[in-house]
Amino acid sequence: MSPRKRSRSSSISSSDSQPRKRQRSSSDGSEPDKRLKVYIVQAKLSADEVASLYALVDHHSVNESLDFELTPSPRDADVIVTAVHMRKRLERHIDWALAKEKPIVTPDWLFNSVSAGELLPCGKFAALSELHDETVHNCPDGDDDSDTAASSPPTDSLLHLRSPSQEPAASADLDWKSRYACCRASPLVCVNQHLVSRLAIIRRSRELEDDKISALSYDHAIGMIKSYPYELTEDRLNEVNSLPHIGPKMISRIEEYLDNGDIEEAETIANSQRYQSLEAFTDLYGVGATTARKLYAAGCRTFEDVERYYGVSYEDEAEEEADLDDGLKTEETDDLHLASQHNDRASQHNDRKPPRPLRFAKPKIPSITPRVALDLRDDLDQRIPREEVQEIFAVIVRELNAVRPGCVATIVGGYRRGKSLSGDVDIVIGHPNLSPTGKQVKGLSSRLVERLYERGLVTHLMYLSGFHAPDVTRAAHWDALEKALTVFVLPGGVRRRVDLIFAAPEAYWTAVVGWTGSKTFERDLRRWAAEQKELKFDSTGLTRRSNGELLVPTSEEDVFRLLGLGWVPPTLRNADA
Ligand code: 8GT
Ligand code: MN
Repeated sequence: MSPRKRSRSSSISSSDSQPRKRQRSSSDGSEPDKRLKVYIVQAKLSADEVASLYALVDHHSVNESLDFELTPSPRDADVIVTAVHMRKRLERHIDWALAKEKPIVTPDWLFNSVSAGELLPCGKFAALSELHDETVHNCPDGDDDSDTAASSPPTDSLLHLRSPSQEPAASADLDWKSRYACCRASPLVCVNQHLVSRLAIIRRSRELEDDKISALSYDHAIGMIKSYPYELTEDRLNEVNSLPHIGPKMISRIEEYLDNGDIEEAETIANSQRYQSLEAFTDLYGVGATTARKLYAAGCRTFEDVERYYGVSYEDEAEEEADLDDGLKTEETDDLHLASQHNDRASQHNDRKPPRPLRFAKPKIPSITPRVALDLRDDLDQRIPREEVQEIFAVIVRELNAVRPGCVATIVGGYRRGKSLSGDVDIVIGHPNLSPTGKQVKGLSSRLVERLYERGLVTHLMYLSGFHAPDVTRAAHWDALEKALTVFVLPGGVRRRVDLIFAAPEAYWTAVVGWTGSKTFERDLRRWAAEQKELKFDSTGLTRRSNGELLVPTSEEDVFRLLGLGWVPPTLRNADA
């Protein structure tokens, strides 16, 4: 990188509207003149996008070679980031003469540079086409001619990330009458959300009581109501009655709700000791419905009872781990993944002991046991605000690029669907050169987790690999995904559950789709693929059922295209309550 005329860093005054960068003393070894000053034009960006860009800038000192700071003044900026594409609009924020002296790039430049662990050439990210040449010329990547050369990511890479602001709009084909959630638009909060929340109590109770069939029909019905675009009234009952998945029983529930503003059974369940206890116990990480029912049967009603219960057998840690018998979130989800077609296998699977956590010879990272879960309860009970999800992500991306430059990562799960508070953080991680066979994916995951542990950022770990359906045609692909379930903590922060999913490029986009959720949306994707397209979809890949041929998507939209589906933005995949 050529030394550029970047001015020394000056701190941002407290009256500035942009957040301050954490002060770093020059004695910590960082060279202040390597800092790249970034000015973010807020126009056309949502508050979330602004916050995530700030978090990205504020946390990046990747490989000690990438170091950003925010500047409140475009004049001082080494690079200007904007979602504005028109001269007139930009001129409201930046003087045109000044704009010509700066690289003016889209947020993607920042996302991709951070992901790549280096400053990428700006040309491809020029925000205004008429300033393309100036942007290339002024680009801080250090080599004005390198726009097509070595430092850009390989053009055939499957891993071109895009900022959320660049996401296309929902397909016009979405149809709220479809029997598949993946063909419908399901917003986070729908017009009939209160009704949904009452049905969700009954659904949850069925799940806790192991009434899988009833739970599934509630899932389907809730999904239909989530996408139903009108407020439900008596006049609409006929229409709703004709929808798939809404049977006579569900209609009588809805009628009761319309008459009384509530559903009596939901009320009774919600007030029952049993429901409250089972709900609370399954909130404990590692405790699923089966364990919760066992605890209840053993007389436990409160967490104190559970603490006492586990306290007794605490001496034998091995036994304790075996006690985590059904509740791993991922195990349950895998069951769900199979539920629609393989009920028998799923229930057998449910009774099986989970794989023993793999442990490193050194350092030995503590695993997650019921005892640990109880100790962490106060922390893990707390939901995670979006800003913190972004912060955690930024720290992980920083460490990731120290372990292996050029990695890319996407936050998935409820965060990506727009939830303001998340139960955990789910992140899909990839690298353009990871081989889907061999131990490369595993290697990356253990190196990252080890580093996070050494830095005190991860305190507990459970590895789960081999979460593939036992399908011989997929043998070549078995190593393409790996997941590390961790307890993560920012310095001085609350401990959080963070799931890291590592994917080879071939599996990256199916992993992103598979882990974005929601659960019913995912289940219907698999159903759609199998029933309508003779395809098998899951987060490890997309294959033809007839011959096992693997279809490799090059983007998230490509996954939908290969499945013959219209595009559903993540925020419209909220098919669950
Ligand atoms: P929350 O974390 O705020 O509670 O909400 P969430 O992010 O929607 O739920 P989650 O339980 O964290 O799961 C995120 C998504 O990942 C789910 O929609 C689910 O489809 C998917 N998922 C798992 N576990 C597994 C798994 O083992 N394999 C695959 N392929 N997908 C999984 O939760
Ligand atoms: Mn999640």
